Amino acid sequence: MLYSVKMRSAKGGAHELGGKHISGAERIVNQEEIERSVQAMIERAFQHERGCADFINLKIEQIVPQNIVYIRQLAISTLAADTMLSGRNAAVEKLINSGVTKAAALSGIEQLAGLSESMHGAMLLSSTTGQRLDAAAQRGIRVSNMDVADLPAYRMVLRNCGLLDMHVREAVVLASKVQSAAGVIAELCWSDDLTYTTGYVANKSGYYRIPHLKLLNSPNGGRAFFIKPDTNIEVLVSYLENTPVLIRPQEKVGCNLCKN
Ligand code: PML
Repeated sequence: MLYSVKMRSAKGGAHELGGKHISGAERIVNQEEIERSVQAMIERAFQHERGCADFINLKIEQIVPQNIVYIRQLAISTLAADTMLSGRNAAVEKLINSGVTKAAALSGIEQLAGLSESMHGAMLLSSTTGQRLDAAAQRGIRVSNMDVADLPAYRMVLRNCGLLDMHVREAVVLASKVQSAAGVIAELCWSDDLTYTTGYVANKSGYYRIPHLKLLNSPNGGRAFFIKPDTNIEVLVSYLENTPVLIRPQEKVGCNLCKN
């Protein structure tokens, strides 16, 4: 039997009472792995570069096996960019290649860069106008209930690409789930962790890492999902937030440095 294990931590009290978000993590694991997962999550909450949490919320729930959806991991590539400007230009180009209009791509960059506070979840943006389509305000849409089906195989894929960082490990899983959803065309993301400037664009054909999408020491980060304007938002949000998804690692995944 599999279990969903989730952690969210804050400083200055619970999130609901105004505490500052420090970190979050989730796994889908066997019963024997629960304790080890919880321990790793607690360590993460106490040792995060955003601060030491004074509030930690843990949730453990059994998952009904019949409800699990299995999907393929997105192939990983890295685009060339040595400044934030060239990184954001590369992101716009990749979003346009994915089917997002130039206006919507630029608007997505502007909306992420203009956040006064990082969002915990993602914005849903129209892929034609860039207009915000969800009503989740600062909370955003929280993609949840996902993990890899075979962790050792996934670690091997990442190791073969020279990618050992936890940011990549978790982001590829999240991006793979997002791209498996009906109505989603592309995703743009960069981290709110101060020293992590690499972000990505994901679309149905891959996960494209971009080395500089924000400046060093900027606390600003978030995610934007570009969706077809006629998408049923309620169905999409329910899939992203609630459906348990396990990602099958791709053995022959690409991890090349490419220019487009
Ligand atoms: C996050 O912190 O949630 C965003 C992580 C972006 C990872 C980009 C990468 O290195 O591939």
